[in-house]
Amino acid sequence: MNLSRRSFLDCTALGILTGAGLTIKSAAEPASRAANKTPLVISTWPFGKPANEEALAVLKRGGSILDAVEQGIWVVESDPNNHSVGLAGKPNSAGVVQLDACIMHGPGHRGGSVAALEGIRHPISAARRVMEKTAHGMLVGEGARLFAVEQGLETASADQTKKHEASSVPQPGTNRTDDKKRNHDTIAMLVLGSDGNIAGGCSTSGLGGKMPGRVGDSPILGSGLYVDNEIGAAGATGIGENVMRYCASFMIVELMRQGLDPQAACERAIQRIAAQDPKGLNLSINFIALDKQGRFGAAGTDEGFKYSIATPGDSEVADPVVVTRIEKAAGR
Ligand code: SD4
Repeated sequence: MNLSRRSFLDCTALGILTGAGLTIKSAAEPASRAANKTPLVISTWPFGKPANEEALAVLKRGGSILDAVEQGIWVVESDPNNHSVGLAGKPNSAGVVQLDACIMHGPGHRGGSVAALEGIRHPISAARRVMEKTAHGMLVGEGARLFAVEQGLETASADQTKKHEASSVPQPGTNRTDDKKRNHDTIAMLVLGSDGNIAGGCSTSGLGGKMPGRVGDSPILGSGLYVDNEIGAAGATGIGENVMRYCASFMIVELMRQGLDPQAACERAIQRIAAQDPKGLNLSINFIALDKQGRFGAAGTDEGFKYSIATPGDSEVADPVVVTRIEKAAGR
């Protein structure tokens, strides 16, 4: 597998600065990396690496792509040292951990999600049960919790001593440069099976210090995650409000449908959003994507963003392209 790194400079080496220095025109579309191997699993952040490896192990044992997504994400949801996913995650401003998750299955274009879910160990499993066992697409709050309990999912209380101050909600202008103060991270995982089918999942405790009842992009199909079995899939991490307003994962998949490869689609979506958003690139939005051909890519506005990739015999954490300038042709 060719997993060699590619720097931002490579794709903008022929860039031309224009106007007030805010725009740059790339000479060529950035190229995606190709795994040339399936199954392929990619996910957000370095904590996605052990999750990817578990997803591959599930497939190797004969599990489905949905099993791979669900059980891969379990690894992160179960980690007591992960303070942004699962019950060890960040509490809201009332000191309560409210979890969001979703799952999508390419064949049949099925999806399910839960939001503001309390006291359930594996929100990704609750999302899968919503998809498979109900006539609905999304359950929230107490209804979601009661459903998960009724389904026999494991309950547990969050450590509510780790109260997060409401002031830790990111303020405009602070998210790009002050990565050490990140108070949010999400696992989004995309799996391309050997048969060409695609599934994905997303799980998070959302922004630390969020208002009780606040729901981010992660459980919203098309925002935090989107899977189209004919084309590919995309997932997001960052400030959900800035992802949701643009249905960003859906946008990335649609850009791939128009012919962009996954890397170019991630970058183009960021360009398009940044070009029309009053916050410009100060959005903290980060994406991963893969396509049906086994190509993949990632881009974000956050310098600290990383993603993880695994195929049989190969597993690594990689640097995405950090988008630092708004491109002139962003309106496309
Ligand atoms: C949210 N998008 O709730 C999630 C948080 C996240 O990196 O992904 N942080 O807004």
